[in-house]
Amino acid sequence: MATLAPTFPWVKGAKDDYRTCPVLTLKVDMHAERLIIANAVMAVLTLTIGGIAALLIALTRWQTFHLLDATWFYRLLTLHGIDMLIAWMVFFEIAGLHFGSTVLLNARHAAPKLAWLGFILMTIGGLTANVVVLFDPRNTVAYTAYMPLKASPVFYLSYILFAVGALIAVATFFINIVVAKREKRFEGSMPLVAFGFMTAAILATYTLLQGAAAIVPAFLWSMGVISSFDPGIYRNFFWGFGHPAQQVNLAAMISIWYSLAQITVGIRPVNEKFSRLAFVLYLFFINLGAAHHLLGDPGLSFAWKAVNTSYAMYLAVLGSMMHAFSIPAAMEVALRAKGYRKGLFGWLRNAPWKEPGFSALVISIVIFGWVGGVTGVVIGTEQINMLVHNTMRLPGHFHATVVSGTTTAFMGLTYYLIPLIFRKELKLKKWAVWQPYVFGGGMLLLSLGMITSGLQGVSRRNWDITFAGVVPGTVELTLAIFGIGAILAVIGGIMFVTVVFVSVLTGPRTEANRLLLVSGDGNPVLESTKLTDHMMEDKQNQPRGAFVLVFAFLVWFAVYYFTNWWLLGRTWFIR
Ligand code: HEM
Ligand SMILES: [Cu+2]
Repeated sequence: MATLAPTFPWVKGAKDDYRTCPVLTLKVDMHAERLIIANAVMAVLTLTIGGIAALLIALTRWQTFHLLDATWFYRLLTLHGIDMLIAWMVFFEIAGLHFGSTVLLNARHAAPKLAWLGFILMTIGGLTANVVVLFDPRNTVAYTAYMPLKASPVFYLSYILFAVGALIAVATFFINIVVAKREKRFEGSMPLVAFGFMTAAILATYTLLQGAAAIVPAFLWSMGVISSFDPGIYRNFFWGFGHPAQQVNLAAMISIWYSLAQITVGIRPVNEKFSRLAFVLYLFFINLGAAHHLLGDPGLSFAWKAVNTSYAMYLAVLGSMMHAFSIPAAMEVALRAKGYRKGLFGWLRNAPWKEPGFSALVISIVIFGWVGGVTGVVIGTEQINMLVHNTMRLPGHFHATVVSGTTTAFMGLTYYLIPLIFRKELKLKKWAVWQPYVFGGGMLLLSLGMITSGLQGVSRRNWDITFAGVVPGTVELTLAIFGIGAILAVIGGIMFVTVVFVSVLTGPRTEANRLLLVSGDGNPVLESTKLTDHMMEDKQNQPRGAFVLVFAFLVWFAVYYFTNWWLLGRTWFIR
């Protein structure tokens, strides 16, 4: 940003409606600040409820304990899906959109009233969903609410309220961007992180519209207004919402990856055009991936499924791989430029591992890519999907993506929102240092335990493994890995929530005076060096280590992928 206007001259008669953040040296519109805080608090609150449900369902799936009865299991499974995948993610993303369209652009919030309306609808919708799932036994339909399972009308209504609220909030993102552009808050193209959030916002818009196409007819059907609705069409529209919704999470997560890398090691993207292109790939190709949720469905042809999953989807996967190379490479260049040049990985050894934003970033990238991405491509491939369809390998995959990946990244960013936006000092810093490791380590065990249990035939969403013919003794080990991982992850979750609430609720308001939370003290170099063009081009700073890591990743990818084809080949014996 070039020169900053000293005030928001366009906010008539409201001189106090902004402050200047001393650390970011950006203007923070107070409307935006309050909106970000409200959405972030709801996000953490729903994460807490979802986390309590997580512990209880995990201790039920761990057959040794088999804690809950069937009704409570399915009830809390439904609650967990709604609070985690929908409420926690979307509230946090809306906070991100408000941040991306105002603070990052040094601009004002142009439609605060509308944004509050969105927030209120989302809150009412989200809380109502919780209440009706807990207290009305008709609503144990899982968050997918597949027809012909019939929930009560209020259940669908709560979804609709939440979605309309989210849609309104997303609309204010676009309003802000247009107004900021008109008021010349940025020139040319917008900053990369805001661009990533815009990708998320565009995806969110058509995602939510497709969700309406599934939920509104289901709502009418549950009220008795229409007598039937084709379950195949419901599923098609539901995943037209459910799958791209994951890409909203993905785009938001990757924008946060860039932010965290900027905050903690001061990166400059090695090639911004390349990163922008990777976001654009999502816009065009990711929607096709929705078909991978329908691979077991009758009524759709083999060819349709194969085209929609096996081929075009890879262009979206390519987008992720472009980011997953570009970010570590930029981190390497930045750290080398700061003098950490020894060998291939000296930069990595000297990285700020105690800074929670950095460890959260690395954990997020590694588990997302190496576990989530690789297993996802296998599950999304028509033929080998048949090995794993609806087994525990599925939740194993998405707890690596949307939890170890996205949730960890969101948690990492939250630590910086506390001083910068909530304007509170971060308390329990030691906890914050350990938290990403405890949560990420637990989640890794949980995912691997789920994946390996799935390999042995344990099905997903099933209260009792013996029901599907699995002999309990054989899967004890993998289920124990899963269960121990779950307990660790829950401890990591409790640590996160505690740090956030203790910081936010206790202590006076203070202006932040530096960006790094922990490692700033011991490592002033990290904070002070600004990357020059010369540093970026210096031969000694080239990202050789990142190349090696990416190559190792591709090898692992190929091994896992072809092993699954080999396993498929062993399913039938030709005599
Ligand atoms: C401490 C953290 C967590 C633990 C221990 C945990 C554990 C579990 C367990 C045991 C299941 C049931 C698997 C099955 O029986 O099929 C499950 C399902 C699920 N989890 Fe988590 N989870 C955690 C965090 C999260 C988070 C943060 C998200 C989302 C951002 C999430 C999203 C989901 C979804 C979407 C399902 C599927 C629900 C369904 O099949 O209807 N989980 N989780
Ligand atoms: Cu999907």
